[in-house]
This record gives sequence, structure tokens and C-alpha cells, in this order.
Amino acid sequence: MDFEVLRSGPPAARAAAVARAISQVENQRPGFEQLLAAAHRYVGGARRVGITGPPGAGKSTLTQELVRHWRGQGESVAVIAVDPTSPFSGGALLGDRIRMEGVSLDREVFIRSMATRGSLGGLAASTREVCDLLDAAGFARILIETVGVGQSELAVTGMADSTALVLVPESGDGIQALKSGLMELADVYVVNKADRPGAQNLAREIEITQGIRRGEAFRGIRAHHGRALGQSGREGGAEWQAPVILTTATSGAGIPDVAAALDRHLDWMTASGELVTRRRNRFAVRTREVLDRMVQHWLREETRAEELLRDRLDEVVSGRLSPYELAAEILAVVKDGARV
Ligand SMILES: Nc1nc2c(ncn2[C@@H]2O[C@H](COP(=O)(O)OP(=O)(O)O)[C@@H](O)[C@H]2O)c(=O)[nH]1
Ligand SMILES: [Mg+2]
Repeated sequence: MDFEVLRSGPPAARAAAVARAISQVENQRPGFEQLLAAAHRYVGGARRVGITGPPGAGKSTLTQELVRHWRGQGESVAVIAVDPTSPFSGGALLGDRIRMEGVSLDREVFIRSMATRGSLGGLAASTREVCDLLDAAGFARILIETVGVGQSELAVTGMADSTALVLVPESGDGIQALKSGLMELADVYVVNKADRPGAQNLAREIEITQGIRRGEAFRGIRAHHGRALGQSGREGGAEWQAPVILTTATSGAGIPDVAAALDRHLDWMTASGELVTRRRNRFAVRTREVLDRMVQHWLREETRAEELLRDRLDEVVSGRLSPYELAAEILAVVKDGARV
């Protein structure tokens, strides 16, 4: 793979090269690890933003508006949709030509839905790899949409520089999120559907909860449509205070405030050293993931593990041997073999 084409080739060739590279990585076709290895030296330029929150909160709508906003500033944007409930390609975004009209034919916008086949861990791993490819390809912004139920939002915070948590006034999402510990993952809170009743209350509720955590509740709470509540990071301070932004994604209200808050967060991360820490952790996770995959492949393909398993499976079935004992035995044999 020629990374120069991927980074600076003519737009059409570039889009095709990116799409090809992604499907090679996603399907783990031969050579995908070499491709990612070659991509590594170009990784690090993109600003990665995770958009998480419950289904129907407006994540896709918000994502689309953020794309529009950044494109308006001349930045290239890539979107990865990990939300299986509303894949961009299937409906919410790409399929809906009218909604996406402004940006979908733009070569500086790349949109990809990640398939949910395989385990969640596998999905998270390949999403991280696709992220790296898009980063190496030179996209200025990468947006990762994931649904905030279960483990996937944890995975997304691991791969993004900044995470926005989208909540809506209806259906008690706020309360649930407050309880679930999801709140702590957010760098920016977005209270979407501000055109609906209860948005201001939810924003206040989040702000108060944040204040309680910091031990400074009820201090200077103001709420204006599309404005941040409270402070967004102390001047020169060590701690980031996640701002609460009210938006109406369907009309675009509040979107520039979300974009500005995300930029402020990245500036803070850069200044505080948090960005280096997060990226460092990310590379540790990545290396472990690759190592796990390599070990698994090696175990299955290049050792006698499968053969030993087949030989003694009857004993496990009949109850004479437990899977734990057999696994331990296989491991002992393999380790022995590995040493010679
Ligand atoms: N009233 C209102 N509806 C919205 C707003 N944002 C999104 N929606 C609608 O909420 C529904 C779910 O939006 P979507 O972006 O697909 O949510 P996702 O599942 O979080 O990606 C769609 O019908 C949107 O048009 C908003 O700010 N106000
Ligand atoms: Mg969606």
C-alpha cells in the first residue's frame, strides 16, 4: 500500500485507497498487519472524538452537523459508526441522501459503518485499527459514534482523544447515566433535543452532579440555549471540568458550541500532558491486543494445542477431566515445546 496515495493522492483515488485499506484491515486479509505497521509512522495528526449515548439521543444527527461544521472550516472529516442500532450506511446517514446531501458527495468526508460480527472485543480492536488508518490517511477529524449501552462506550473512550456523551431530556436517560458511571467517561456533555421540555432541567442536574463530585454544588449555574453551563476547564488549572452544552441537533443550534468545547478539551489535554498519557495508553492497549491476536494465532496454527484438545475431549465430555485441567495440561505441553 502506497501511503502517499492514501495521504495526498487525487481525491477519488484517495477515497478508493482508503476504502480498500479499511476492508483489508476489517477482514484481516493477508498483509493487513504489514499495512497497519506501515501506517504507524503517519498516525497522530487526527483529532479523534467519540460520540456516545443511548439510542435515539441524536448522536447521528449531531455527528452529521459536526461534519458540516468542520467541513465549513475546510477540515477533512472521517466518521466511524459503531452503533449497530443506526448504521450510517443503512439508514441514519448515508442511506438518507436528503439529510446528508450537503456532505455525502464530498470527497473530504469519509463515512464507514463497522460491522458487528464477531465479539465486541474484536469489533473494538478493528475499530481502533480503522481509526489509525484514517488518521494515517490524513483526515483532520475522526468521529466515532457508538451506542452507550454496555461495554462499547468504554471501548470508544479508549480510542478517542475526547468523548462527548449525548443525553436527552425524555426517558430518564440522565438519571440512568448518572447512576451507571457513564458520566465519568464524558469530557463534554451534550444535552440534545433542547427543543423538548426538560432539557434545561437535565443540564442543571448534570451540572449539579458534577459539582457535587467536585464538592462545589450549586455554584453559578446558568443555562442558555446552546451555551455552556459553568466553566469549561480552569485557567491554567490541573483539572478539566466537563462542560454541559445544550443542542438541538436537528436545527444545528449549539453545534458550534460543541465543536468549540471539543477544541478547548483538546487544547487542555495538550497543555496538561493528558493527551500524551492517553495516546501512550492507547499504544499499550494496541500492542497488547496485537500480541494477544498473534499468540492466539500461534497457539491454534503452530502448536499441538488443537490436537491435544481433540485427543482428550472425550474425557471432558464423560466428566473425568474438566476443561480447566485440560487447558492447563495443554498449556504445559505447549510451553514445554516452546522452550525447546
Ligand atoms: N426534536 C428533536 N429531535 C431530534 C433532535 N436530534 C435528533 N432528533 C431526532 O431523534 C431521532 C434519533 O436521532 P439519531 O441521530 O438517529 O439518534 P442516535 O440513535 O443517537 O444516532 C431522529 O428522528 C432525529 O431526527 C433534536 O435536537 N430535537
Ligand atoms: Mg446513530
